[in-house]
Amino acid sequence: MNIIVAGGDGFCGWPTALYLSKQGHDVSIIDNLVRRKYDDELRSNSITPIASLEERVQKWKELTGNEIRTYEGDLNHYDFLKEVLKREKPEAFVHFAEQRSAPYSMIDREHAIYTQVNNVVGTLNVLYGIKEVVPDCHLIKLGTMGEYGTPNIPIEEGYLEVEHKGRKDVLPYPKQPGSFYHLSKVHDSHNIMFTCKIWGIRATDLNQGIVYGLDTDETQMDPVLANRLDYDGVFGTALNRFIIQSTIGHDLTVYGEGGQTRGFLNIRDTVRCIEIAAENPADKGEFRVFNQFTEEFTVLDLANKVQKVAKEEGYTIDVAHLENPRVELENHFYEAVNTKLRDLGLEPHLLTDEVIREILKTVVNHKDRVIKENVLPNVTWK
Ligand code: NAD
Ligand code: USQ
Repeated sequence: MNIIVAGGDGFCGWPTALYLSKQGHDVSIIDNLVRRKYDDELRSNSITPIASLEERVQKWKELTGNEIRTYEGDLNHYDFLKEVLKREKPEAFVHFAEQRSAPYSMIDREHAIYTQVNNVVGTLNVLYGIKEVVPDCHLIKLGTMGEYGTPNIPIEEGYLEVEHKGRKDVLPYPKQPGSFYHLSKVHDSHNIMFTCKIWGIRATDLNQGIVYGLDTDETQMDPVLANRLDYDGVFGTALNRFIIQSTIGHDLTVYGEGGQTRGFLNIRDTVRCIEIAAENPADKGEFRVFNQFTEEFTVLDLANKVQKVAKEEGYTIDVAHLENPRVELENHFYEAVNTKLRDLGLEPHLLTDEVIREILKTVVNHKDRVIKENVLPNVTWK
């Protein structure tokens, strides 16, 4: 299958591009490398040293003989995007290429606007590009579990059966996102659903939970193929952040009570979920929604798990309850359905002590790269 991976230089996109190439797909990457520029802006870095995109794909070719073509450019530049679509004629377009940090989107007005324009306009261009150049192409779009927020009823996969005043319908599940970034994903979902209806686009919206880990079999083949791993208060995510904090003797930064519950998955499952979606395309005109996570945890559960494994490895650290920089419920009901990907063959890698230990052992090799001033959160929602 000819597959474009947009955002293929990023944390989820790079291992996905390698994995799909390994499975024999003809893969190309679109990326404007802006994620590397946010590091410059925030004076931050990936804890793992990462090679340039050119070096990465060159090494991959050397090791496997497989070519991954790269197109450096912005989805917001429609002429560029259209040209790539004409050249590649993709059967699937995997879309990771967005500004994905909630705190980054809440820094100030400029960052909120940048996030929503980058994400919403980029996705609109992809929808127009598919319509005009490759109308049969299957859009596999990364959404987020955070689109739903934390309602006091179970979260379904995209749609909810509602009975109201004696009538029934199946409606899009209500969205209550918690940041301008998460809102951008809701706006994307609406635009995609609308174009499925009016133009017959085939699309899968993958409402992904928080991804942890960094390695896949492919990224482990050579240090040049290493994946990025974020730890700072803006781009670092729970669990990955806690594991890295434990290796530098930093208290684990639980925000508030820590009862915030979220869906999580291993990066190894992210790449497999994309493959499953690609191999089982949505029908023409179908807007299909999968909840892409494997387990639910509270933030405090995760901190306790990391604290235990870190102690066994000789790192004794405390769990701190910081004043929450976000506006969110810290104790709430949470129960989300995630059966569709499993029904299509996903076999989850669950979060065991061994998995935490393995990530910890990888990051400890690079702990001297951590810029300590970047660990505490410095963006507030108010
Ligand atoms: P990332 O920032 O590491 O990667 C995104 C990539 O897209 C970067 O390489 C960036 O340079 C590129 N990009 C951004 N805007 C672009 C544009 N306009 N044109 C071309 N390239 C552009 O993020 P990630 O963690 O790999 O996340 C990938 C996707 O998955 C995002 O859409 C994110 O919202 C979603 N997601 C991520 C997580 C997670 O825990 N990391 C969880 C759920 C959903
Ligand atoms: N949190 C802490 N301490 C920390 C970091 C986070 O307590 O040091 C808490 C946050 O307050 C929040 C939860 O952990 O309640 C998750 O925060 P996060 O930073 O790990 O994840 P989030 O901001 O939700 O965003 C990440 C990705 C985003 C993706 C989302 C999936 O950056 O791209 O969309 O996870 S989800 O959470 O399902 O929406």
